Amino acid sequence: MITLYHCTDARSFRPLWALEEIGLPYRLEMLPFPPRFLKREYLAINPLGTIPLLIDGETRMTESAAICQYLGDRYSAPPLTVGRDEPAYGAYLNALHFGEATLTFPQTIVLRYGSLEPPEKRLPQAASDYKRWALARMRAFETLMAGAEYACARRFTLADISIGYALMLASVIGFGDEVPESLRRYWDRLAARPAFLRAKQAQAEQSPAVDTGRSA
Ligand SMILES: N[C@@H](CCC(=O)N[C@@H](CS)C(=O)NCC(=O)O)C(=O)O
Repeated sequence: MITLYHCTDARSFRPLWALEEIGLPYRLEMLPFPPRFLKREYLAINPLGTIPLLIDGETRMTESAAICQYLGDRYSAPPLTVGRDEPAYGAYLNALHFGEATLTFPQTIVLRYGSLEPPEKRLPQAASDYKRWALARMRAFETLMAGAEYACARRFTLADISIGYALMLASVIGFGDEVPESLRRYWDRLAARPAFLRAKQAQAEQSPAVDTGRSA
């Protein structure tokens, strides 16, 4: 049974959503945020202190986009993934990693220096510069999508989870209404997916850990 360590709406939401899209059984371990401070025993399981942590037998992974790729390659297939022999294979991998490395990273600066730090340690200039940077990157992605319904391959894939989470984070942080309009419509399509709604429900219900008992 796969175990996923998760905090509500954190990047571990990507693998949670992927597990639901694929239909794999999993055990969800909900943690308070940030676990590094609020659940110190977690450091014994994951010395980084970050979430996600996915454990699948001998496999332990802590990168949300890489976990989606792993789950897709090991437990799923096209159409949820893009096969190596498909023309969109490169675009798929690019979007999968772009969602974390390019779209999410600047938002974490906004979150940290705009609200998570105690008031005396906040850096409003950094928060506003990185918000502008994140929005500029979203506009660039909007141009790359060129009105397509999904990030690549003309269908929903796990890459949409990676990009979609970055759009969700913008709303969580409080600038969702500044996200480019076509990406907001794209986000609305993603957020209406039954697997997305199940992932939201699982994190709301499964505290502490409960086995979903679902099978593929
Ligand atoms: N690049 C990693 C980042 C993981 C990460 O930094 N997660 C954040 C939550 S979204 C975290 O655990 N922060 C708490 C901390 O650093 O103590 C990923 O995509 O999973």
